[in-house]
Amino acid sequence: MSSVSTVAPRFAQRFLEVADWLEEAGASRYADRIRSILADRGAVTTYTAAFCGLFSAGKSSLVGALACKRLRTGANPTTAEVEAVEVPVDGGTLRLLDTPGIDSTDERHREATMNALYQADLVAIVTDYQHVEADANLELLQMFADSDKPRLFIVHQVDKHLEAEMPFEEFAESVRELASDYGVDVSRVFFTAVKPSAHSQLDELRAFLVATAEQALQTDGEPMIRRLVEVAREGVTACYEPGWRDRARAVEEIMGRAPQTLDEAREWLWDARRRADAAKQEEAEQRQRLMAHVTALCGGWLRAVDLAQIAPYETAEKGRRYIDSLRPEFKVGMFRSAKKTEAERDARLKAFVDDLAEKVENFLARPLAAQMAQQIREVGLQAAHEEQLIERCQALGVRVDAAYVQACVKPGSLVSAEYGHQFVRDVQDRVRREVRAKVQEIGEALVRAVEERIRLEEEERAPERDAAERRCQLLRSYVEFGEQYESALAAVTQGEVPRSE
Ligand SMILES: Nc1nc2c(ncn2[C@@H]2O[C@H](COP(=O)(O)OP(=O)(O)OP(=O)(O)O)[C@@H](O)[C@H]2O)c(=O)[nH]1
Ligand SMILES: [Mg+2]
Repeated sequence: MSSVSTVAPRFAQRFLEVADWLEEAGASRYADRIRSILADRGAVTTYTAAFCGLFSAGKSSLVGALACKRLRTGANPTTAEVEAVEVPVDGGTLRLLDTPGIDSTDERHREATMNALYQADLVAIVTDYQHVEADANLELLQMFADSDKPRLFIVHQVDKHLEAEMPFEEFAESVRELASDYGVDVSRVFFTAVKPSAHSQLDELRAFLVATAEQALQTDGEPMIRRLVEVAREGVTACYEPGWRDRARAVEEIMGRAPQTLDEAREWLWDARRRADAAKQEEAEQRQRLMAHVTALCGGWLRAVDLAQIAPYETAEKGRRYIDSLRPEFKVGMFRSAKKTEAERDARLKAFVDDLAEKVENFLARPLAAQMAQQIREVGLQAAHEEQLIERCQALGVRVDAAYVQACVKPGSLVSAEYGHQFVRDVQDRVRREVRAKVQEIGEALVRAVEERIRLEEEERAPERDAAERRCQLLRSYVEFGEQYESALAAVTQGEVPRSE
């Protein structure tokens, strides 16, 4: 016997923690399977082949014949529990597991058989000569098709073959074809009988099993580790599969189909995130652009107020003449009569007021109101808001009359010869200040109206935005869960407990 390394058992012990994790995750069946592999003291030096099939296929007779022992056999369902017989081989033991027929009506038999199959290094599917294509046999063939567990397909009781009905080779060929349809290599198809038969390969089967066991046992406990890994992965799958399917369905509902790979889901998520972000950014930019535009409009209007020519030279001159007429030394007429002087003052006031009023109307109020109305229309607001604002533009002017102008006179300054210029500037400043205030108010109202418009538009787009967010959320959940699933599989393959997220 070759010596057995101590590395494998130590590595195998790690699966105790994996079993605890599976237990906690609700997959206690797999936890139990791991524990029972580990509880088996001889596991490292044992290679296990499980024989399964319909009842009365001849499993017990076959296993007995292979091990040169007698097992209980019979025409009715006979084997009720998994039974092991051991054959010493180079490097350890070949353990043959005889299992209850899988068509047994007792659910516990079936469970025992399934556990044996999961824990075995090799599964031998045994069928009797007459039931090769029974559904249950095909199901068994299918069961481990995706795993790398070696499978044998054994047609037993071939002593029942009648050469007169069909040449044996023809029959054998059809069996091999069936097996290879299920991915079983033709070198792993055997024909056996415990009764004398020229077609029986009982000795070849025994030799194959012994050789396979010996080879596996040379590999440092690898068969047991492989069994542990396999059971642990099955357990992880059992834990994650339902949640995984739910998430796939949720994604399918919004995307039309489920992603084929995790990478595809990652791409979908990336794309959905990019679109959602782009839409959000576009919205923010649009908002910014609109607000900047409105600010620029208001700035332009205020500049127009400042620059409007409301007191050109001749108008200003009239203002100065009016101021001159207010000075105490001002007298007119041959007799410098108070009446005439007064009349001249009134005339000069009227000349200035009329001219200024006309200039304010023609060079400031009217053109600015028209420009503002036009630009407000171009912004595109709700009709009611637009109308209100335009009405306010139309009332932009100030009523320039005698009292308005007189209120600007500072009597104490009349002594200064230069006061006329200052007075005209003061009147203009008053007009500009008052128009500016109105423009500013309209500008503020415009900002509010634009904000309202943006709010409404964003509200309209809300369902679209929510749908995009939901898409991202479902895809993220799918991807994250898939990554956890993948990393849990990878962890148990290394004998490590999956990290809990
Ligand atoms: N002709 C023939 N009969 C066999 C052969 N092997 C077994 N039998 C008979 O087939 C019947 C069933 O055999 P078992 O070995 O008990 O079958 P099993 O698959 O273990 O059945 P269960 O334990 O009930 O699932 C018995 O009557 C056996 O004598 C064989 O190679 N040729
Ligand atoms: Mg039996």
